[in-house]
Amino acid sequence: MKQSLIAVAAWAAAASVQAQDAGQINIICSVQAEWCNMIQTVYARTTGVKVNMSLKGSGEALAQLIAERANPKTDIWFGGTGDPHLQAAENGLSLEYKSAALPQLHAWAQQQAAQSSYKTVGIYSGPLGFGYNTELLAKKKLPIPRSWADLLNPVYKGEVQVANPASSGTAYTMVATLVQLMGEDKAFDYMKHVHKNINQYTRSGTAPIKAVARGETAVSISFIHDAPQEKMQGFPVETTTPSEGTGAEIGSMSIIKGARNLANAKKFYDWALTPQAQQFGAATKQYQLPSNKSTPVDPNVPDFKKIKLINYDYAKYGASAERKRLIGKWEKDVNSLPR
Ligand code: S7P
Repeated sequence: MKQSLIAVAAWAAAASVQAQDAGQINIICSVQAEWCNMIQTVYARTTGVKVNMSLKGSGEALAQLIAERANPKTDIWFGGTGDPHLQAAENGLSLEYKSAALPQLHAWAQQQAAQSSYKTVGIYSGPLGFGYNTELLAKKKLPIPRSWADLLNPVYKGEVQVANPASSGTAYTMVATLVQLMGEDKAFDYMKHVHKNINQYTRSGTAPIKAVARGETAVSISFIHDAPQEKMQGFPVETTTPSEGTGAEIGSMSIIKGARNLANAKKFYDWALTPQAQQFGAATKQYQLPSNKSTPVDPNVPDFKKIKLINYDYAKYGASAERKRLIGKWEKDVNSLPR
């Protein structure tokens, strides 16, 4: 870890250019702050381009892009769950671009590009699972949740936290995963029952694992690659993935239609697909699986071979109408219920 940071820092120093007028780029960054900040610093330093960055979760980023459609202020949307990127593509918010780096990417990342007519591309992938606080579970004598069915156990009343699918791409991934795993009726029935055990639907998808780490909730439904960073800070966090099967996100990147700095957006996009750039994920303790086949895979990245993954239908569940319909149904049938 320390070594990879040193290597990254050395590379950035070697590639550093004198400040020059290379223009600017406006990025919405939907990964965690440390990774966004690293990209901002290194990219500016190595290219001379001024990087203006705003940090937003996937759901919020999509809402902003819709709001600024008539007068886009964003050039690139970097990271965030793939479904809202596909929705942006379908709604004409993003621009077709075929990077020369596409053949270097894993099939799932290329497929994300192809099914959006090259208006987005996969930059990482990560599986959905459960986070839990080992000390809190022991103190409250609660079992480790190992399946979706386990979360229905009344012993978890008020102990489970997940984000709100209306604002969070992570939580939408959960809804879409359950629908694919159980069928729609059973999935909604399941979510209505789990609702009794939920203490809070957070705005952002990364909040619940942080709450687990700090002992504010015993269990979360989260991307499991967000847990090692908390553990490294000394928090008692572990993860499991549900035995029935689970979904994975394809974290994506899109160039925004009407980008004011289009040439710089394309250059940044090409750079973000290189192994050098993708290493900044692990270097800042973000452990998604990188999309470039040559990017070194950190040992903290979840081993996909050990996880029972569903064959997630990204095209269907990233479609605008389906996403809106499922979120609306969740608001009406689940979120409106008393707990
Ligand atoms: O960087 C961690 C991560 O979990 O956050 C991204 C995303 O912004 C989450 O969005 P929501 O807040 O809308 O759920 C994920 O793509 C990424 O893996």
